[in-house]
Amino acid sequence: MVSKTKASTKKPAVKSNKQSITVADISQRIEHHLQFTMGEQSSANQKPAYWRATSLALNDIIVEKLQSTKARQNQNEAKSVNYLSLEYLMGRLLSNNLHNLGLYTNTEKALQKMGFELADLCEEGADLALGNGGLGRLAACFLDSLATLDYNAMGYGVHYQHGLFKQSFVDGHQIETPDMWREFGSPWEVCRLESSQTIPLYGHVEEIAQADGTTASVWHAGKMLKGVPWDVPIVGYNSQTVNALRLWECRADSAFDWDLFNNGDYLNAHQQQVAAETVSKVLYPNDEHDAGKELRFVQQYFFCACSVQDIIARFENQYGLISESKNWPTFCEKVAIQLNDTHPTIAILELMRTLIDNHNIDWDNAWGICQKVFAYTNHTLLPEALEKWSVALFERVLPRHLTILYRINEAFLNNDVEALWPNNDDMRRRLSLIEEGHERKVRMAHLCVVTSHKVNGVAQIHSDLVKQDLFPEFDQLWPTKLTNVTNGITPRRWLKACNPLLAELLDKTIDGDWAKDLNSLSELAKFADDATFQKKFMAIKHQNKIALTKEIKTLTGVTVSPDAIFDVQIKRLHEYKRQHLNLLHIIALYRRLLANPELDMQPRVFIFGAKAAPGYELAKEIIYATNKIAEKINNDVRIQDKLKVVFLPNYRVSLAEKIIPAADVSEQISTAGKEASGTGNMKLALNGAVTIGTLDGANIEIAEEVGDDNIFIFGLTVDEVKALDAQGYNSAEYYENNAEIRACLDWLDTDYFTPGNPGELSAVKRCFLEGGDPYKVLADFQTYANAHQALDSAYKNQQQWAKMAILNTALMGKFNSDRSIEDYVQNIWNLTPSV
Ligand code: 26Q
Repeated sequence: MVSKTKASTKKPAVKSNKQSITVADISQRIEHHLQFTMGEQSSANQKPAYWRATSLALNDIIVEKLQSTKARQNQNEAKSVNYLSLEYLMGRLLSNNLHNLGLYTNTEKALQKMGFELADLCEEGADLALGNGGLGRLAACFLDSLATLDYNAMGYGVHYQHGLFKQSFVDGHQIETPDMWREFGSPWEVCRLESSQTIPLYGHVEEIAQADGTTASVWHAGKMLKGVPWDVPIVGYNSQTVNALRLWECRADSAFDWDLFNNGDYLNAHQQQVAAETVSKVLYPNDEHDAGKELRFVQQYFFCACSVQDIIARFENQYGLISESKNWPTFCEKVAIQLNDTHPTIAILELMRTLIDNHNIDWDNAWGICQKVFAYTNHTLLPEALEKWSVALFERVLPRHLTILYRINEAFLNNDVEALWPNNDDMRRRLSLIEEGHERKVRMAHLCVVTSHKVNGVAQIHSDLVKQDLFPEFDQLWPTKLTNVTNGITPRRWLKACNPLLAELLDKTIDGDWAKDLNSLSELAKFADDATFQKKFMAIKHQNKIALTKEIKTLTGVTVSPDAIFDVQIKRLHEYKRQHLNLLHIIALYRRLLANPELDMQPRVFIFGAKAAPGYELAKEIIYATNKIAEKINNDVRIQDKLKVVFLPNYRVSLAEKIIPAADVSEQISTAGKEASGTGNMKLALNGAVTIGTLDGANIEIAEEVGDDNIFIFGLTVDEVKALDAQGYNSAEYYENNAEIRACLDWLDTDYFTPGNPGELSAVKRCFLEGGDPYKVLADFQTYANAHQALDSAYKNQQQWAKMAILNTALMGKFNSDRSIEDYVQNIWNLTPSV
C-alpha cells in the first residue's frame, strides 16, 4: 500500500476495504480530478464540474475493484453468465455506486467541506437511458443483483450514441428530441480498444467440396464492421464484486477505409465511416412492436457477433483453444448465455457459425454446445411484438447464418417434430422456424425455444400463458423446458437510494440489512397497527409528496396539494396498459364533480408519466387528450381543487425515483393477459403505494403477498377476457347501456377541452367504438370506477390507509431482484458465487 503523501492532489492508492477510504482520501481524489483530469481550479464553484470530479474519483476506486474481481473470478474458475440484451436502462450511477460501495456518507462529508450537497450533485448528469422500458430496466436490476450476490456476470449491450429520445410537450403534443447522454463524455465508461472485434456481413457463401465427401461453406463477406467495447462497471451492494456491462460501439473497419483512402476516394471512405456509425447510432424507440427495419437487424447482428466473439475470446484466454475437443465440455460448464427476449437471437446462429467455420467443430458438437449454453426469456405475448425477420433480408445480410438456420430447422422438423407427430404437415408448418407465405419469415422465438435448454416467462401467469397459448406444442415436445422466473427489482435503487427517509426508518426498525435481505421487511407487519409507527411512516410519505409537489410545479407549472391522494400511472404509453381507461375515469369524476361540486371525495392528483413510440399515432393522441383534459380540469375553479391532472414530461428512471416515493396509489390496469409482469407495480408497492389493478402479470403475485385487504383488484380475468372474445366483444353495447360512458365519450367530440377545435380528441373516442376497443376498456370501466370509489372510502380512514401502505412495504420481499437471480442460478445458470 502506498502511504499518503503531502501533496494534496496526489492520487492515493485504493485500499482493500471500504472503511479505509476516509473523508480525506475522497477529498483528495476529487481535487486530483478537478485539477489534472479536468484542468479546473479547485475553487470553481460549479456543480457539474464537482459531479464529474466526484464520479471520476469514485470510478478509480471502482475500476480497481473490477480488476481484483476479475482476478478472483479467474482464479476460482467461476462459471459466468453472459446477459445479452439490446437494452439497459441504467439511470444515473453516482448515488447508487456510492450506496453500493458504502461510501455515501464519507463522500457527503467530503463534499460538504467543499461547499456542496451530495444529494444535489447526484441530480447532475444524464440518465443512461439505453432502453425503452421494463425489459431494459429489468436488465439493469439484474446486473445490480448479480454483482451483489458475487456472481461472475457480464452484461453485453449496444453503446448507442443516442439512447431513448427526450420528450417534451408543445401545446400538449409530444415532441421528441435526441438524447445526448455522452455529449461531454461519461465518467463511468472505459474504452477497451484491445478487445475490439471485426464483424463480417453481406457477401456470398461458397460451397467447397471436401476430400471426405462433405462440403465446407466459405463465407466471402461483402463488408466489415468494427466493434469497440466500452465497459461500464457494475458495483455490487456491500459485496466483493464489481462486474462489467460491455457496450459495443460500431465503427468502420479501418482496413477497409484505408484501402479507399489510398485510392484517393476520400469521400467514399468517409461515407463508409458514417454508414458504419449508424449501426450503433440510436436505440429503436419501439417497445412491444417489431420495427422490421434492416438497420435494426444489422444492429442486432452486430451486437450478437461482437458479444459471441468476445465470450469465446475470454474463454480461450482462460482455458485454451475452443477448437480442442477437450475444451468443449469446459465451455459448456463455464459459460451460460441468457437471451433477453428474442432481440439477441442471432447469437445462436453466430455461435454455431463461428464454432463450425472458424473453430473447426463439427455440426453435432456445435449444436450440443449451443443447446447447453443458451437460455431464453420471453417478455411478451402480444403478437405484434413477436419478432420475425424476412428470409430475403437474412439472405442478403447474413447468407451463411441462413444456411445454418435451414439446417437447424431441417433437423428439428425431421427428428423432433417427426418423432412426436409423424407425417403431420400441419404441425411441421406450425412449428417450423420459417413462416411460409407471401413473404417467408424467420420466427425468432421458435429458434430460441428449439435451441435453449430453458425458456422462462417473467411472472407465474405469464409463464402459464406462454405454455398454454404461445408455445403449447413446444411444451408437449419438451415438458421441462418452459418455466417461470418471476421478475424483481433492486431494493438498493428503488428504496435505499431513492427514498432516503423511508430507508432511514427501516434501518432503525429492522434488524439486519433489509437492502440485502428484503424478506426481513416483513418484521414491519407487526407495526402496521401501531399508531406511532403509522405516524412516522405517513409523515415520510407526506415529506416525499411535498418534494414531488415542487417538482410538479417546476415541470408543469401546476400547483398541487400534498394533502391530496397522489395517484400514479408511470410506464410506456400503450393501449394494452390502458392509460385511456384511467383518462376515461378522470373525465367521469370531473363530470360527477361538475354535477355536484359538494361531492364527498378525497382530493386527488392524477400523475402520469409515459413516452409514446414516435410512430404510434394513437398513443400520441392519448397523450394529447390527457394534456388537454388536464388543462381544463386544473383551471376549473368550480371543482375546488378536488381534482388535478398532471402529465410529467420526459418520464425516465431518474424521474421515477422522484415520483415513486411520493405515490399513494399505483395504477396497474392492463387488460388481463397482456402485461407479462410489470415491475413498476413492485417499485410503487415497496414504497408504500397501494395498487389498484387487474389480475394480470405480477399483480397477481403482489395480491398474494399483501392479501386482498391491501390491494384494489378489479376487472375481467384472463379467462373472462378469453370468453368475451369467444362470444364476440361488442364495445358499442357498453356505450349504449352505460350513460356515464356515453356522456364522457361524446364530450370528446365537442370543443369543451379544445376550445374552437371540436373533434380534436375524437380519435380517443373512435378507438373505443369504430376501433372495436381491442383492450376492453369499456368492459372494465364500471368495475374500475367502483374500485376507485372503494379506494376513496378507504383513504378516508387514515389509520386504515396507513396500515395498508405499511403492509405493502412490509410484504414486497419476494420481489427483490436478488430472489429472481437466485431462481435463475438454481434453475437455469448453475453458478456459484465467487468470493
Ligand atoms: C423489437 C423489435 C424491433 C424493435 C424493437 C423491439 C422491442 C423493443 C423493446 C420489443 C419489445 C421491447 C420491450 C419490451 C418490454 O419492455 N417488455 C416488458 O418486459 C418487462 C420485464 O420483463 C415486463 O415486466 C413487462 O410486462 C413487459 O411489457
